[in-house]
Amino acid sequence: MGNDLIANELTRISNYDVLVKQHQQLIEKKNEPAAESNGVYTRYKNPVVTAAHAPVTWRYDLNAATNPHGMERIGINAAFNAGAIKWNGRYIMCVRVEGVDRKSFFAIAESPNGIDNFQFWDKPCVIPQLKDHDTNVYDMRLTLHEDGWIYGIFCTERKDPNAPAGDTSAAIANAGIVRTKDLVNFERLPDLISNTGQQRNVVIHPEFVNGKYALYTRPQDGFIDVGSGGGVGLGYIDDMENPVVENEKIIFGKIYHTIYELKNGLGPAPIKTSKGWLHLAHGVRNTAAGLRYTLYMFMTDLNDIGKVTHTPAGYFMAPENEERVGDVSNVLFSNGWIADEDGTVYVYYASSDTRMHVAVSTIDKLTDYVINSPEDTLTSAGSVNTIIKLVDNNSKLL
Ligand code: M1P
Repeated sequence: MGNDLIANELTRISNYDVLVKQHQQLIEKKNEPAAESNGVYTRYKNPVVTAAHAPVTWRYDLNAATNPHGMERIGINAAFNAGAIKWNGRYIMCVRVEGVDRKSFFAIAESPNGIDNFQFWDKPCVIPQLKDHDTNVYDMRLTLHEDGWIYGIFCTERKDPNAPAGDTSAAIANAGIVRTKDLVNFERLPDLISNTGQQRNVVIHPEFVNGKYALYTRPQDGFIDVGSGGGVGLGYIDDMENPVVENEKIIFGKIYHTIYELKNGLGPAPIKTSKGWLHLAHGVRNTAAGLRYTLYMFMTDLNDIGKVTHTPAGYFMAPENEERVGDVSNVLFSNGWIADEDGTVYVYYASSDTRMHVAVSTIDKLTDYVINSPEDTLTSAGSVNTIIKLVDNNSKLL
């Protein structure tokens, strides 16, 4: 229902007009590229979706009889970790919206240009429940699969039934799976069945591989700690209605003294290029100030998606300025990007588990970055050698 209709049909709370005006101004705020760019991508100045983007009708009871003080009845805490696809010419994000009650849910926001004017659809997504209900759901990856469905794979979290009495925080994470043709009606498929412990950051590859569905996984021993598990895994499924993942192998593991020393996980589904599959992932290291999540990229072989062909050293993007602070500070996380027909790539990333941003690049630039940036030598002396090689080459040009 449009804002005008709501105004006409309901007895308005006193501050309704102000709320709607402020909300509309926020949504319509023009976004601009930031002044600095490293040549690989350009960040945009304003976050593209925040908690404040949640529609007024989700938060306020507009009936003066039941809400005489015009209070916000349902608070929204954050809007982050969104999956993304281009669909019917619109830039679509499936946002992880988190209420003040700590529950996350999914809601679709769409924009005409990918950089601003993101507006939530009227209602959040209704995800059908299995017999074993989800307690919390988050971080949906959207993939347009060549079988014709849009798949949404997300983390479903439930209380650990084996937790000792009194432990009210132990949880079990697994991959929940839905598919849809319209992003409104979701068909729930069984949760992923794997033999490698808990799962988060599971992503479906957009094409069949030898007639099978290919899934990137992230096996983990515990809910937070990946333990002896971890790494980006790859396995295969015959039938998504019976999603048993087989032959799961780690294709990108944790490595000592890197930005993915502690754990890592794939972001969105990879983008196909003439040189290979472009991947965006997050890497986690520990610091005295807690975990630090950054984004990194790598490429896999066009004909063998389990073979990593290029890995630039270090991170692709790390939290900067106000991105550093939020509910879980020092975190960048991405599970959505869109490659446009003209080669533009919109990287949607969340900062500090709080808000969504966009950085813009192109397939050409990202491919060049991934193929031609030096790899990690894994030692300080090696890093120095890499720099000296560049300086020597440059000195021939000066
Ligand atoms: O709080 C940072 C991130 O932590 C988790 O990521 P991972 O599974 O790699 O540890 C997720 O809960 C993610 O949603 C969150 O942004």
